[in-house]
Amino acid sequence: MSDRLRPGSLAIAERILDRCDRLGTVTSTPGMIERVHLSAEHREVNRLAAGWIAEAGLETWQDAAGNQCGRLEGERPDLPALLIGSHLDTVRDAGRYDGMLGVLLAIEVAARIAARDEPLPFALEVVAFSDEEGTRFGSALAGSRALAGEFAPDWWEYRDADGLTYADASIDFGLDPGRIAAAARRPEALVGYLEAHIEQGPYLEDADRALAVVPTIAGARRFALTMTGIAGHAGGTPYARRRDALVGASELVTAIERIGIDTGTIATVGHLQAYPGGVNVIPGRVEFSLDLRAESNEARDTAWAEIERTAREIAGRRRLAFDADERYRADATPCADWLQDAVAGGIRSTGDDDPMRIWSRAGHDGMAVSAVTDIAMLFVRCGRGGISHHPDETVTRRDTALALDALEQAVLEVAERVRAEPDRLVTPAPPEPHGVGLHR
Ligand code: HGY
Ligand code: MN
Ligand code: MN
Repeated sequence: MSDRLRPGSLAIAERILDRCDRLGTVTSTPGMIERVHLSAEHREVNRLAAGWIAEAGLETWQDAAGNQCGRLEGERPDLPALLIGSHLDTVRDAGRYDGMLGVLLAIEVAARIAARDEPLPFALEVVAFSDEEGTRFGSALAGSRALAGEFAPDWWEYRDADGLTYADASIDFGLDPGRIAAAARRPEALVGYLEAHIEQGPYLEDADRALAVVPTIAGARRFALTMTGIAGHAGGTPYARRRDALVGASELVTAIERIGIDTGTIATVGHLQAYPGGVNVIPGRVEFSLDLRAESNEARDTAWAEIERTAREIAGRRRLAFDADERYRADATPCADWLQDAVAGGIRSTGDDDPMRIWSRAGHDGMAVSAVTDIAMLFVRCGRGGISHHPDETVTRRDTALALDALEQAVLEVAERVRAEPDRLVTPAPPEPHGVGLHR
């Protein structure tokens, strides 16, 4: 299969990767990439993105949730919009492409569309979401949930590591929590949402393919788990009399891995803390996390039931107490067939006539946006075994160029479908109230 690129795509891909490098320098933590919601770094990358969006020929503004947006009108003013984009916030010690690549691809596609003679039968909007990761407050997908009108009010009281609430951080950032509803988009004002994103896994690299269609985004549940026993003297307490919370938690952690493998789900303990934490003290309490994901809600929930049953069996046998506090749940999100077809058409336009389909093990903003409009995703190969959430994250210039052409063609295929089926556009929506912020 010989891939084919549009003229100029490699040069634009170079610019995209240079801009990813530029964004990677905007960090709160020297020596690594860390950029959290409502921070000075968030403000700076929104400013950079606003400049690039304006350069592409779009109007740009920051919405009431802190997402940086851009709009290119269609063949008539105030038409419903096709959204394309991703997120600009990161995990701690992140790579340069998770989120950023998708935002910059969207800006370049919008620039190409703006330069075409024939306008689209809908508006085209670029969205650079913030707080996809939830790194600062634990409020994952907050920017996209706000766009979907599903911002969770209890997030306002969530606190960061310094004890600052989400609400106070919003005010410090220049947002008005009382106007969060202004970020919400109505279904009739939208056509759909397309997101290009690195795969964050090894399957494209293993198959030696550059791009894939995503049929569904994993369903996820996150828990704060606790095993409680009795702290005691590490020397004087015989094994038979111990109620060692750490040994119990350790037995559960290895059981979680076995259950994940056996059930075809993905279960990860990313954080574990033993208390009181003395080297000569038997741990009386262990707090640890569980991140559980699966291709379907049923598989996810069946795995959780087995994990919980096993935990209680271990706790009973070791005279411990087990507690689970669910912190996050997102249902598996199917991508719309018609938009998947458009993405597949985009991939075929690059010379891959049998596009791969890979369900996303990672979560994405599309999970939130799917509440108000149809979604689809384009996966881009990432190298080095698909490593991500790590500074070794990598993409090639050629794959970036292929993704650019595929995403542009996907937008054009959506336009063809809308022209063929005008009822996909409900009556032209009245102007949306744009959020406060960086109007250019
Ligand atoms: O956790 C995830 O799957 C995503 O990277 N936020
Ligand atoms: Mn991520
Ligand atoms: Mn991401």
